[in-house]
Amino acid sequence: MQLNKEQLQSVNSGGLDRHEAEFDFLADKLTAAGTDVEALVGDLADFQVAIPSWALGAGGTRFGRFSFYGEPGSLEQKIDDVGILHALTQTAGAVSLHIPWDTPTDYVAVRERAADHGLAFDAINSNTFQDQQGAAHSYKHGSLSATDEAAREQAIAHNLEVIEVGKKLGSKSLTVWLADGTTFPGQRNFQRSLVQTEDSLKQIYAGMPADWKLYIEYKPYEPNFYSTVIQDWGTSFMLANACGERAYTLVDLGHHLPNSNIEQIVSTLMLKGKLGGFHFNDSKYGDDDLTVGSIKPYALFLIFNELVYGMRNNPQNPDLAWMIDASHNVKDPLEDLIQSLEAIQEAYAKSLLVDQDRLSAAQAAHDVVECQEILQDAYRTDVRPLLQRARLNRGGALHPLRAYRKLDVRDALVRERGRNTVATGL
Ligand code: PSV
Ligand code: MN
Ligand code: MN
Repeated sequence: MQLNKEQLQSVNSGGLDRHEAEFDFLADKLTAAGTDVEALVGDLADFQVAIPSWALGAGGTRFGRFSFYGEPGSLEQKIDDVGILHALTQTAGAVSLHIPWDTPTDYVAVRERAADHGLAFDAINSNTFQDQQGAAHSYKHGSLSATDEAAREQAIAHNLEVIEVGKKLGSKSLTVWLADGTTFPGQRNFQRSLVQTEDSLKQIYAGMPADWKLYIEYKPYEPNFYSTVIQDWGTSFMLANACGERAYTLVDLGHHLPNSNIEQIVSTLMLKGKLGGFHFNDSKYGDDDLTVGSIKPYALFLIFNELVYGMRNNPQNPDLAWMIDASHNVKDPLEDLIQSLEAIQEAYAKSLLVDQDRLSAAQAAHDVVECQEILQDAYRTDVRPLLQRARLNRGGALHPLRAYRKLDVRDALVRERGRNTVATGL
């Protein structure tokens, strides 16, 4: 299924006058305050976020899985779903695949299908946290950190195969997230696990093409509850440094202990030129993988404020790989992703409004009240007309969620695919 321009134009038409009025009102105010509104809308239109293939099904928990019906049952259908998101939002211009769940059978057809939707292939993900069918060795006691040499070799080989898949699709980076760790004190030797992991990652890094990047994700706990080998940004940063110039830390918002100052982590990594990518989601307790902006929108804004500062002031840091990493089972996954994309764009737009010169002057004068006013003035601005204009300029929907419902997209997908399809993924 594919949405066309005429469908979008017809759902947009009723709201254009109101949008015009709201946009002009806001643009006038921002221009008076010194903002280059056209440039800002251009920045928003250029900002693209990759959609993970595993977020397109109604994910499960260890207690069960409830399908949302019409889920994509194949890689081709997953690409179609991202195409729908991109047509509506004009912000989801890439897809991130997970191997072996998404291994293509016909590479040419898959590439053509993605190109047809205007999609690129972003970072590709390996999976050594599950045993694969017919695999000779189990990851029950670790993968890249395994003491069992054969299991470790198998995990390294899998990552090298994933790179080969990515090369055929046009990906330029590999993301590694490891479940390796322990559930009970004394279960394994910390130092040996870390040494093995570093050695494995170096071998994977050596197998990457010269124009590829390696992103190393960290997470404090789950599925192991006593220790995780790559538990925090410091460990990831250390491993990235050990691998080489094109290895970076990847920050997933849900992979922190409660109250961690993620904006400070982001800032430190960008200063050191080692922030590679970002997984957006939201959480109340841990790796909840909830809709972006649904729980702590102000924290998201503060993080974006540091990202924007880093993008302007840290040329030593590469362009970032942006991705959503959410997965839960109560919402229509496409509606959920539309909400996440909107929240990301909103936080980005607000952080672009922060007057960095005034902020640094207030910081120099130790005017703490003024510092807070500057941040919160930007945060409290309703930037939605700017997002709408950026989407309209690219041919997207004025209100993506409303358009999705008005066009009965889920019903059309169920008619096309059937009710009881199940997407592979987490
Ligand atoms: C597991 O925590 C996880 O959510 C990581 O964030 C990865 O990015 C994702 O799964 C896919 O491997
Ligand atoms: Mn993640
Ligand atoms: Mn996660």
